[in-house]
Amino acid sequence: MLRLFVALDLTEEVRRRLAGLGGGVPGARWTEPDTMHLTLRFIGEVPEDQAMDIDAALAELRAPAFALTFDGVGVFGSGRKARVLWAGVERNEALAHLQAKVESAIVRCGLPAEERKFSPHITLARLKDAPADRIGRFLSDRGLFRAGPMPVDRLTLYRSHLGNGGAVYEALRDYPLDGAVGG
Ligand code: 2AM
Repeated sequence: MLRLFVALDLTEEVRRRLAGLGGGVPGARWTEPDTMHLTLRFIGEVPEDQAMDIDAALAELRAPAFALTFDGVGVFGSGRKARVLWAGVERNEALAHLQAKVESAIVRCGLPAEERKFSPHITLARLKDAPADRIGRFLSDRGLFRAGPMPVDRLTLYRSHLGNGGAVYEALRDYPLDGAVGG
């Protein structure tokens, strides 16, 4: 079985900007800049033959390259249940279009449809018992964060290896978008 997800990789510059947001929240485990990504579809555990179908479906997918602007920060969960600090992206029709195409490609490969609404984000930190006032200060201090526009010219299929030290992500394959160099 392979644990898979489809995501957008980030440029070095965007990683550096996102990494610069970190700090100041006790109980936060900050994401390593090298592992930051924007997930379009979490697939989960699939057998190898289904992984090959997914690979073929993604290779056939056609969608235009576009540019993405990062905008603001937020938190998933609230109070004592706050669990993730994230950076958001500006509303983007091309991103929504791409995500919908990825979703239908995955469903055509026999996976159940994603029921949760797509909320594009970059996970900056996972929280454990972080004090609410420090989370509040993080959100207000970083509220005006913006980065980009970043060119998005490919999708990436990742494999997640779960281990004691947390998940390790392995990029399995890139799929160029239309209009990308080499796409
Ligand atoms: P997250 O960063 O918000 O946790 C690999 O785990 C990627 O898939 C992460 O970007 C993670 O988002 C995302 N993801 C979405 N749904 C998931 C799920 N049910 N389990 C694990 N990861 C999930």
